[in-house]
Amino acid sequence: MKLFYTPGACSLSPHIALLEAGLPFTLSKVDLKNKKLESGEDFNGINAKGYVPALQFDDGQVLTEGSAIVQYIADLKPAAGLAPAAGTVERYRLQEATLSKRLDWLSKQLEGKQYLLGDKFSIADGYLFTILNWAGMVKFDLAPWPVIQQYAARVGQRPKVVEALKAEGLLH
Ligand SMILES: N[C@@H](CCC(=O)N[C@@H](CS)C(=O)NCC(=O)O)C(=O)O
Repeated sequence: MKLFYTPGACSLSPHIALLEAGLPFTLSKVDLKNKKLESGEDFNGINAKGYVPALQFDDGQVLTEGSAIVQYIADLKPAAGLAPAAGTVERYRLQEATLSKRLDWLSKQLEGKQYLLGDKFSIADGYLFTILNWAGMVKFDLAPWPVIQQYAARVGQRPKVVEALKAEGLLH
């Protein structure tokens, strides 16, 4: 599989999921401004919607939309426990959590918990971490939500998250 990504963009979430799942993959960097790959190839030819993330299977098929991609990755490796089983209420809880951007609500959800769904890291955490990571870039202060800050620091210390950040050149 090949993940089309741009450093620090929403593609960081499937990058983390692939590493946490222990699946083999390659990375291809996308210049979003010019819609070009490093090889000069036109990215629009891979994803006509022109955005990352995009995941290309070995047979050439391309899957787009971050929330679909991370669930696909989680379902490829159920043993990694990155998402509750499809069809369960817990699975829909994960999808609900992924969509929420309300920090007060989020802070309450995280109180007394290690991760969004409880004690276990899931793809929703990789997604949320990616979005929280943008707060610094846009100078949005998360200080009013210490629970969220501690959570982001906790996720940011996971070895596979550190590995993804390093591979995208975001951490040295
Ligand atoms: N609905 C898409 C949105 C993806 C998206 O907005 N990607 C941004 C980077 S975070 C992008 O590639 N923007 C460039 C563009 O849309 O031209 C998803 O959830 O995967």
